[in-house]
Amino acid sequence: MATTTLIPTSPEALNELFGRGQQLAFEKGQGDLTIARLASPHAEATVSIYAGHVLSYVPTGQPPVLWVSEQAIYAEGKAIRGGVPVIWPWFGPHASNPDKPSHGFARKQYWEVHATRLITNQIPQLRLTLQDDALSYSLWPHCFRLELVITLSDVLDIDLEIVNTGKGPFDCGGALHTYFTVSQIENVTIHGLKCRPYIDQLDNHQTKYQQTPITFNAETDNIYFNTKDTCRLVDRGFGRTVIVEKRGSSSTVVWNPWIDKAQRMADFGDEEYKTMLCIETANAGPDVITLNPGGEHRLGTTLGVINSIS
Ligand code: TA6
Repeated sequence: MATTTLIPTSPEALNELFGRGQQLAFEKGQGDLTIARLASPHAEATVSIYAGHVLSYVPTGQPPVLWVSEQAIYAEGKAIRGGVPVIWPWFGPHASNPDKPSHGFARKQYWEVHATRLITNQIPQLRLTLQDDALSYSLWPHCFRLELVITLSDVLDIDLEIVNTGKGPFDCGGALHTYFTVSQIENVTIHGLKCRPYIDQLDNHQTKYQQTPITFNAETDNIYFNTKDTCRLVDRGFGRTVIVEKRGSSSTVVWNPWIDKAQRMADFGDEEYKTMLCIETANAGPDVITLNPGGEHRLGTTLGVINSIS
């Protein structure tokens, strides 16, 4: 007899099975999508089960760390504009087939709640999983299992665990494509990538070298490669520094669409480029991960805030 395992998706069923009191509960969010709300003594965060997508991270007493567009679309088959989209199994346009979705398919699929736990009695952890199916196989003919592990303490840890469950090796890229709220784009400087090589996506993909800390006065789309560096987003307007640590990542992508590109994106307000930027924990450009059958890789980032701009 065929049996089907009913996968709980309603907040009520998920709270019954996976709720963890005030520290981790499920509810309906925008677009009627089911979200998990995580709370620690130091911060709150929300995560959409659809797309395995961290939507918000707000340390107590701080402006939000993550940014989401007012024009974001919360619907199946769409990528949510903001937060931390999971970019996998390739970064950017598909290498050979422009009909395949840019930035892969993981950010447009329903993930499943796999487990929740309290690391201590006040630090919640949520584990979401995504596995190959007919759709993914039609786009990328490999078997895999992804597990996204989100842990909220006084910092936000996000780890994407990638497993090759197939019979042959595969190469993959990817990113935790993190969108940050800033006070004003003119007020911020990114430290940590000085003297690193990068591909300038806006200048014929030429390789250049970052000579100074990064500031913004135009569209910026740089893939820094061969870098394990921690970045510091210094925001003189908010009087804070956001620390962006990473692991299992050899690339960091820095992006701001500026005026023209912002106006071309339907899910991005024309003026919103002034209060956001992306620092993405990635494996992109020449940085590729090769996994043999049974092989595993963890791509992770840790976000934290300090009330200093020194
Ligand atoms: O991470 C930078 C980038 O590759 C930009 O080129 C821009 O396309 C951005 O990602 C957003 O891509 P999306 O497919 O989400 O619109």
